[in-house]
Amino acid sequence: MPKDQVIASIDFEKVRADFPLLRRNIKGKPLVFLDSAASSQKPEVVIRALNTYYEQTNANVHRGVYQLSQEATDAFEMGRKKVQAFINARHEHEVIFVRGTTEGINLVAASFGKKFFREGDEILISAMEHHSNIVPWQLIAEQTGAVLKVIPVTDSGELDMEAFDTLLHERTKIVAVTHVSNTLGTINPVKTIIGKAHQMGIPVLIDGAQAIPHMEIDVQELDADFYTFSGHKVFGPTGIGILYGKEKWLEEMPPYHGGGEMIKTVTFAKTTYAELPHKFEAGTPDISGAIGLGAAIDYVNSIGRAAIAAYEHELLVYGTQRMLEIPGVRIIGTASEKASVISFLLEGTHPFDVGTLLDQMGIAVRTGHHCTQPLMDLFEIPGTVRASFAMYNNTEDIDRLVAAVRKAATMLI
Ligand code: C6P
Repeated sequence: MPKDQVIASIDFEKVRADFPLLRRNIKGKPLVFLDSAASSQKPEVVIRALNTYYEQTNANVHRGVYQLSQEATDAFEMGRKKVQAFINARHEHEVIFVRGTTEGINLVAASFGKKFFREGDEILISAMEHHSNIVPWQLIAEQTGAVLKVIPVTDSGELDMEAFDTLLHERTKIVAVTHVSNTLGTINPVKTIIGKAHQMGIPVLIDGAQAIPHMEIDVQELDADFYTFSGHKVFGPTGIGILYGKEKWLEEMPPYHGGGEMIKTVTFAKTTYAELPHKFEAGTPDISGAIGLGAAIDYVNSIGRAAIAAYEHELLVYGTQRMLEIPGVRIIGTASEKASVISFLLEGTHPFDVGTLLDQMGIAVRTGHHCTQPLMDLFEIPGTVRASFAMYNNTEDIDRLVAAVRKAATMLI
């Protein structure tokens, strides 16, 4: 698509100006930040919310009778309410604060697995999962005798849904798949997956780390049993994330961590646990993180997720076409439904060398296996160069990337 046809469905100049870090120069050149899939930059409103909390409200939550503690508790719990509305959870107490996607999946694997997995039971994941959605299941499989099964991925980077149908059977105790692949950009048909699993009474966990910044998520509409994501990928702070779980599962599952906050009564003989969500929130939580995430959600809502998705799709289409014009570029991940991620290889070069040269030109991309080593093995490649776009990127950023890759090619080949 010609550059001037890219639809400005968002007020790009305003959005870009909202992110102070994007004003930086790197190696003497204006920064082009194309690594939002690793962690997004933060708008000023989020940074301000963190500062304001520490300057004016800082106190522990759920403990003090004094005003500051009550204000901190209110602000923290407001973060939960905002998340609840953002993902359309039925109940506020279905929203558990965790450190990020990794902790969300570990919590479910350890707690759900401990309660429900038996020798020979099966855990169904896919070949495009991030290590965070592989290793926690391996850990609980070792402890319980459950077995990991893997949905294959096609050459274009899509889930093999016929294989999924045959892999799903009465021994399957949970399906855990990513909504959007961090390496390929593929948007998986999670609603279909959930529907099919539910027909057999099997719950489904969705790794939403890469979906939440790019599209509207309605956990009730999806009918997801668990949905987890990280605050830092959706313009919020690091150290905070969300595990959404259906009340019926969370009620049945044992606590994950023990300590303060998660108890009702403690004696040396016996401890009883707090109600949801606190049963799963042991210890002092990331108070400023929850407040910052709430500010990030307000910010995303002010722009509109449909507008963000439409804008980023235009960037993806433009970027894909421009990248393919470069001789020797091969895109890994060509699914028909994709989020704004372009993973590529430049023939005759190593991804690391390309990434290092791009950095010299002020362009930040990620290189390597992107924590998806089994997927790299499947494609028989050492890794990729990954450019991932957010709403604060534009076609000029893509033009700078394309020019830099062309230059890298002349230097490396
Ligand atoms: N992917 C990337 O550059 P944490 O680290 O807990 O915030 O998120 C883990 C995670 C889980 N699932 C998916 C699909 C992810 O993409 C990530 C994080 C980053 O692709 C860092 S490896």
